Amino acid sequence: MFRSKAERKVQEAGYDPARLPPGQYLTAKWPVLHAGSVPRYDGLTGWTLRIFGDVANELELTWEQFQQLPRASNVQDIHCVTRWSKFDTAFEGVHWRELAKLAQPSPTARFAIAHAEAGFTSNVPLSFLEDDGALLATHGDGAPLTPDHGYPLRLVIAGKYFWKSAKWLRGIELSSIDKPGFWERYGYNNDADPWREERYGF
Ligand SMILES: Nc1nc2c(c(=O)[nH]1)N[C@H]1C(S)=C(S)[C@@H](COP(=O)(O)O)O[C@H]1N2
Ligand SMILES: [Mo]
Repeated sequence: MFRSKAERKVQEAGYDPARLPPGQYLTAKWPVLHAGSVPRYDGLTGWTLRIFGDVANELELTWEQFQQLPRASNVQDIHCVTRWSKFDTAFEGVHWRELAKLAQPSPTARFAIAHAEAGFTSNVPLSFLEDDGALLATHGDGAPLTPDHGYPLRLVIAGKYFWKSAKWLRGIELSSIDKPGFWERYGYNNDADPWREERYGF
């Protein structure tokens, strides 16, 4: 038996209905969702990515330097708190471990705070950034990210609602204390586990 009509639709689309977290429905297209406006980039000469906070070596990489790092890819199901889920989304980019080799996180670092354009932030336990499902992604579904989806660089965090995956990423801060991000301060749940339906509140 299916818990819901949404699960039956997942089955009809040829997927295991167990992949759909509670209260979600499957979408085939990739919706666009964010607060504020899409940043415009007139070239990437002024673009940098900062790694700072609880690290031995703070970094500020140019786009060209970032391009020199070893690449990685993964495929995952993404789940937005507004209830759409998109399965098998392919991402390509650079894994955090490559940046950690250079920045050398302090033993006290326990949380990662993503800093994006226009002051947007999102926070996760550092273990989620270290996970193989995480990525600093330049590509989504086989093509360079479109401006709407976070060009030139976005974070991808697996196992959390998709709001943790900051678009237009410009920095990662490591910290010994947690720092609730933009949506978390707005009332979204800090932990954001889609399997536990940690949508809003605590
Ligand atoms: N910089 C930034 N990143 C953001 C957001 C935002 O408002 N600003 N919204 C988040 C939310 S709520 C979701 S669901 C995803 C949506 O990503 P998509 O538009 O690529 O589907 O981006 C996340 N990353
Ligand atoms: Mo979202």
